Amino acid sequence: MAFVLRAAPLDRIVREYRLDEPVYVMRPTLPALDEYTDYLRGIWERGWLTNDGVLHQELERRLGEYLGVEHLSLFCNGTIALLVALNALRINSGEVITTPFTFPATAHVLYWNGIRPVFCDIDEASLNLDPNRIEHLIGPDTKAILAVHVYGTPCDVEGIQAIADRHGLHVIYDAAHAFGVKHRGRSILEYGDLSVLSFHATKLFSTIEGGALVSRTDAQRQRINFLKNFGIAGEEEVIGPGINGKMNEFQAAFGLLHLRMVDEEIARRKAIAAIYRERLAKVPGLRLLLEPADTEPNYGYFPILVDGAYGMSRDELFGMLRRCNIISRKYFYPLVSRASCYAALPSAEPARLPVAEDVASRVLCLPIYGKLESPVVHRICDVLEACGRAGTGMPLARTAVKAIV
Ligand code: T4K
Repeated sequence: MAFVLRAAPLDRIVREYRLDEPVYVMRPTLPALDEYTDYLRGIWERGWLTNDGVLHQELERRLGEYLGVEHLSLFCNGTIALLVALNALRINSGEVITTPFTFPATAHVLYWNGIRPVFCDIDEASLNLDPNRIEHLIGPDTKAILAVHVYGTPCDVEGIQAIADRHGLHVIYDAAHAFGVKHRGRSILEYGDLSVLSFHATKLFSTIEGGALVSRTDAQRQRINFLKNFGIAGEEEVIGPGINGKMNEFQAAFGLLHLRMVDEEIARRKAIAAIYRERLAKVPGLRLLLEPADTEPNYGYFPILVDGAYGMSRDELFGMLRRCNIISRKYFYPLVSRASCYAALPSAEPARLPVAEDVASRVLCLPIYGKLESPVVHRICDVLEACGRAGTGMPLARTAVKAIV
């Protein structure tokens, strides 16, 4: 009976607000095709397709300048960069403390390096590793802390470093979401021993597939560059079991063009985030992440948390958004600690990860990308408001936004 009573208002929301075309959580901003073909012409003329080509070198230099870091090595993707980061620090056994609230790649690179992940719960406000819970997980086999700046929100880098210093541990940051983010006036990539970026097609800055590893010293960078090229240090010298992590000229060309567009992309996303914040802060039961102090954000993601005061569960809302052609994503549900390859680990026990479990069951990432037009953003907010009211039995007021897309 309750279902029937609710079904009618929900159908009405779909009839009223459904978009004609699907709106995805992310869409890449593409550079002008003729500019890309100009680059392709150059690649054809040079006949140099990969292996530290001129475009690769230029992108490495320009990215270093843009991000304000001295030692940056480009990679074919962020996952291989993470894999090499551990190897570069010679971490290939024992345990590494990490977060369960992340993309699977973070834990998988530990597995591929022969390391056991030890999952640590997250902080309720930042959704990043909670430094207060790290120390009691440190044991004789602990080698490092692998933390993630989830959604680009900086980790408590000072707190994590203090723990690492006390116990002689390395710190690696998975900064896949943190392109261009600044903390206390410095690039977030300058914290810890190494930081890794992802330049996947769905990221703020993209090389189609791609990534980078930011290191601290010339020697580190040299070793990383050898490792990403099969460990080859010279025609007759192999320094170790490296891998093929190289970015090619086609990716680098795309990146050079994308880099020109990134400031505008951030500005557009900032405007979208402002609309979401303005409208959704007033919706009972929706929690927005606080904008952290001392941080220059990149607006890469727009997560919301759905709680009991909202008219429906996160999963019901996810389904309603889909019915309205709004393709939100449950980044990151289920927790990576729930994956069958990790679930038997003691640290993966859900009771030990109460905050992460709770957040994963309530989080939803809303569409945010430069080309997303503000009337569509308002329409998404209309649906979120209406769904909240439908579940709580409040009247469904129409807003002024009319037909779009
Ligand atoms: N660490 C963290 C914390 C990460 O989040 C990631 C990657 C990594 C490490 C590993 O970095 P990489 O090795 O990937 O460089 C996407 C991305 O594939 C993945 O890179 C990213 N994190 C993750 C958060 O998001 P999926 O499985 O959600 O992708 P997919 O194909 O469902 O795409 C999402 C939406 O984007 C689609 O609904 C439509 C849109 N889209 C996608 C593609 C590929 C487009 O409009 N055009 C496209 O070309 O993982």
